[in-house]
Amino acid sequence: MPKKPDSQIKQALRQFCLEGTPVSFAPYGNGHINDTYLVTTDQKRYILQAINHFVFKEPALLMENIERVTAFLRRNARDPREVLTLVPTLSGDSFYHDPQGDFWRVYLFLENSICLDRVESPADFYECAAAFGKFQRDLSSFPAETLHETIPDFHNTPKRYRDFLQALERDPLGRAAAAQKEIAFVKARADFYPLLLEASRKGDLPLRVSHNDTKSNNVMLDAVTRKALCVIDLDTIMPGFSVTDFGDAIRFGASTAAEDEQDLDRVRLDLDLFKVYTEGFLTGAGHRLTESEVLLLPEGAKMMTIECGMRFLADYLEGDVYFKTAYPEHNLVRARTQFKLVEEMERYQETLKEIVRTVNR
Ligand code: ADP
Ligand code: GN1
Ligand code: MG
Repeated sequence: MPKKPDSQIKQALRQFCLEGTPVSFAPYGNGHINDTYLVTTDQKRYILQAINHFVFKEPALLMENIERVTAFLRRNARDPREVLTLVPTLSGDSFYHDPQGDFWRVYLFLENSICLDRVESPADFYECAAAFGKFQRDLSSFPAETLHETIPDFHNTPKRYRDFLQALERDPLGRAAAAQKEIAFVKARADFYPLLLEASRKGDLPLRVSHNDTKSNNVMLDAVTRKALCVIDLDTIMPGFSVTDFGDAIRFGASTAAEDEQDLDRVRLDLDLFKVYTEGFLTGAGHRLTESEVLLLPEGAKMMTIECGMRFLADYLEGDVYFKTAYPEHNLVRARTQFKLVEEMERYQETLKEIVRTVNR
């Protein structure tokens, strides 16, 4: 989304019950989706966000999900910094719909916390896993099916595959020629894509409240202790599966390189990090996951990695309309790292299963 004019940001800020008078605001963080600003008043700091309504078509329903889930989590929280706190508008709403058509919300800034675009140690990765595992545990009695699907079919991989095929068919910029190897990689695995939905139909994968964007930069850690504090970026909370939350975190965090590393020799699946995350996630979840669910964790990792890769590749073909990019091949580069990780997951398939079984014992 294009950066908002200062006047529009100021207008939005005037709608919220802030403590003190705003003295500054500036773009903040490295998210790919929303416009995030750090707002400082003479008394307090806040996070102001413009919700990306190209990605999230129904911001009001999205905010209803966030209100319900944060209220539910707050009942059992020991420290207020464990849960995101929405700041209401002057009329008591959780968001402001401005005359320009944008949707704004404000959270209390989580002070004395850090968030990592890439974890710096296995201990950090463990903490992220524990946070998302705990999120599963804390919400295990929440009626997942009552949540709105903020992005319909978000992790419906067969649907993502159909969308990818459509993008390929259209090939509006003639980019497919440059991505033949990657396209073949996605097509060769078509039989795999329905696996989780079939497991769910058979009763092997319970419906859960899933976060759906479990990268390390969506967990705040305490700046002093570096212990997990709070799960953020709740826009994609939906009815879903625990194994895709696990999987997306592995995809992003158990890689030895960045999501957009250009040298594929540097992109490997770190098996020790896979184990660390499994330990953190299952411990955080208080061993509430079912046996069949746990055994599907490695499949969840592979599914999220290939799905994300095909999303990057489809966006490359479409002309970079969804993910923010810094250069023309950025999405293709990202797709390649994902496919390299998928190869690694296939090579170590048995090892990954063994790790999960051992940790779950
Ligand atoms: P996106 O969907 O674009 O990733 P996020 O909600 O994850 O947006 O916010 C982007 C970044 O802003 C986060 O990675 C984090 O650094 C920071 N952030 C978001 N909410 C808070 C908060 N309540 N307190 C402190 N930092 C926050
Ligand atoms: C997006 O919002 P952000 O940057 O945390 C995307 C995820 C992808 C991720 C890839 C709503 O996440 O699904 O896995 O980029 N979020 C949405 O980096 O599409
Ligand atoms: Mg984020």
